[in-house]
Amino acid sequence: MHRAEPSYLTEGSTLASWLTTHDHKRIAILYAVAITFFFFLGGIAAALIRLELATPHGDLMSADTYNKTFTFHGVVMVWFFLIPSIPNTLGNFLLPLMIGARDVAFPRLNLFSWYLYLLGGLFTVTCLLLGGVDTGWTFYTPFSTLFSNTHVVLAVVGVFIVGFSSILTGLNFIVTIHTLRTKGMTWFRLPLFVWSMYGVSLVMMLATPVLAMTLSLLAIERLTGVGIFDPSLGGDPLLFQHFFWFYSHPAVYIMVLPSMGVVSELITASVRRKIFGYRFMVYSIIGIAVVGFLVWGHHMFVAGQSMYASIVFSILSFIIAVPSAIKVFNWTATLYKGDITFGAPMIYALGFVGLFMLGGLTGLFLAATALDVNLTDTYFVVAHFHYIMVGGAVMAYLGGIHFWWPKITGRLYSEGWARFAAILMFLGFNLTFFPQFLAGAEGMPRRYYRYPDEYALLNVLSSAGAVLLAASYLLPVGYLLWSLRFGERAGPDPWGAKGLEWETASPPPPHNFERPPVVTDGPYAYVHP
Ligand code: HEM
Ligand SMILES: [Cu+2]
Repeated sequence: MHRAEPSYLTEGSTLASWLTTHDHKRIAILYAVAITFFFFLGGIAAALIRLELATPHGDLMSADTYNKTFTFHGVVMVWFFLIPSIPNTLGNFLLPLMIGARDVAFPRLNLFSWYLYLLGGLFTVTCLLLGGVDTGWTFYTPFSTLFSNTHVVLAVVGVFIVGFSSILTGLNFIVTIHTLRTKGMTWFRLPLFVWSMYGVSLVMMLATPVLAMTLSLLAIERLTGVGIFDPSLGGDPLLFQHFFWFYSHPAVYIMVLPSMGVVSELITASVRRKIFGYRFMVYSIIGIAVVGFLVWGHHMFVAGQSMYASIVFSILSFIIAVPSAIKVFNWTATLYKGDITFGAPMIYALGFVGLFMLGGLTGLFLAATALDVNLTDTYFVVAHFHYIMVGGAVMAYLGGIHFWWPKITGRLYSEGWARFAAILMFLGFNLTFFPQFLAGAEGMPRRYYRYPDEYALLNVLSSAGAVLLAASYLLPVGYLLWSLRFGERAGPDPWGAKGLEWETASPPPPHNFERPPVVTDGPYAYVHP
C-alpha cells in the first residue's frame, strides 16, 4: 500500500489555512487560481471582440461598448494575467526549491502581495460592472483626461494597486536570490529560470514605480484639474506617453523574460543535454533587462517626437533584438543532435520558439521608422504583440505548468490530451493571428469596430481560429483537474530532469527539503555535454 507522505498540500486543509498561509508553494497556488480566473474573464472579452469583428458591419454591439470591451480585455490580460502569470505562480513555487531554500525571504510580504493583487482586481472588475472604461489599456491622454467620461480613476487605481503587488514580489525575489542560496549554489550554478526571475525582478522594481507615478498624476489631473498632461491647462499630452512607455516597454520583458527562463528549462530537460552557452544565456537575460529600458520611444514614432529621437530609438530597438536572437540560437544548438522526447512541455516550448521568432522579427519591421509610419495602429501591430505575448508567453506558461505539474500536485496528467491541446493551440493561434498581419499590411486599422468588406475574409479566418484557440485553452482545465483525482502518482523526478526541485518529494514537504541540499556541480549535469 502506498501511503502519501506529508506534503505542503496535506498540511491543513481548511480554507483559512490556505488564506493565511506563508508557504510560497501554497501562495503560488492561490495566484494560479486567481490568475486563471482573470485569464478567462479577459478571454470572454476577447471572444466578444472576435464575434463583433466576424462581420464587417458592427452589428453585435455599439461603438462605445466595443471600446469598453477591448479596453477591458487589454487591462485584464496585460495587468492581471501576463505580468503576474509566470513570476507569481511558477516563480513563487520554484524559486526557493531551485536554490535549495525553505521559503522566500519575506513569506508574509508574499501573502500580502497576493491580497494586493486581489484588491487591484476588485477595483477593475467593479469598474466593469459600473460600465467600463473606453480609453484603451494604455489610458492615453488626452482621452483619459479630457474626453472619457467613464470610470478612468477606478480602473487606474486598480492597476496602481496591482503594480505594488508586482514591486513587492520583485523585491522579495531579489532578496531571496541574494541571501537564501544553499551551500554551493553559486551565481553561475543558478538554473536559467532563476536567472530569468532575477532579471524580471529588477525590471519590476525599477520600472513599476514609474507607472505608479504616471497613473497618480493622471488621477490627480482628472480629479483636481491641475495641468499636467492637458495642454489647455499648460500640460503636455506627450509626456504621458513617455512616462507610460518608459514603464510599459520594459513591462513587455516582464512578460517575456520569464517565458525564456521556462523554455530554457523545458528544452534542456527534454533533450537531456546541458544548455548550449549557459553564460551567454545569462548575459542575454541581463542585456534584455537593461536595454529594455532604452527603447520606449519606438511606440511614439508618429506621436510627434523629434526625428532625431526616433532615429536613436529605432537603432536601440534593433540592438535589443540581438540578445533575443542569441537565445534562439542557443536553444537551437541545444536541440541540435539532441535526443528529443516530444512530451507536451516540449511541444509548448517549440511552439514558443516559433511564435516568438515571428513576433520578434515583425518587431524589427515596426522598429524601422519608415515602415512603422505605415503599420502603426494597424492590425499588423496587434498581430505582432499577440505573437509575442499570447503566442510566446502563454505557450511558455502552459508548458511550464505541464512540466512542473507532477511536482506541484504529485500527479501525472494525460499525455495524449496534453499533446493534443498543445498542437491545437499552435494551430488555432496561427489561424487567429496570422491573418491579422495581412489585414494590417493592407491597412486595416486597430480599435475599429466595423471595416470595409474587403477585409471580411481575413477577419472570418481570424474569428474561426479564435474558436479553436478557446477550445485549446479550456482543454487543460479539464484534464489537469481530472488528473488531481485520477492521475497516476508521480515520483520525485518523473521526467529524469536535473535540478534541486526534482530531488525532493512530489509534492514537496512543507519546508521543501528534509535537510538543506548541498550543490557540487553546475546546472543541467546531464550525461551528454
Ligand atoms: C525584437 C524585439 C521587439 C521590437 C523591436 C518591438 C518593436 C515594437 C514597436 C516598434 C512597436 C510599436 C508599433 C506601433 O505603435 O506602430 C511595438 C508595439 C508593441 N509591442 Fe513590440 N517589439 C519587440 C518585442 C516585443 C515583446 C517581447 C513584446 C511583449 C512581450 C512586445 C509587445 C508589444 C506591444 C504590447 C505593443 C503594442 C503597443 C501599443 O498598444 O501600441 N513587443 N513593438
Ligand atoms: Cu516597446
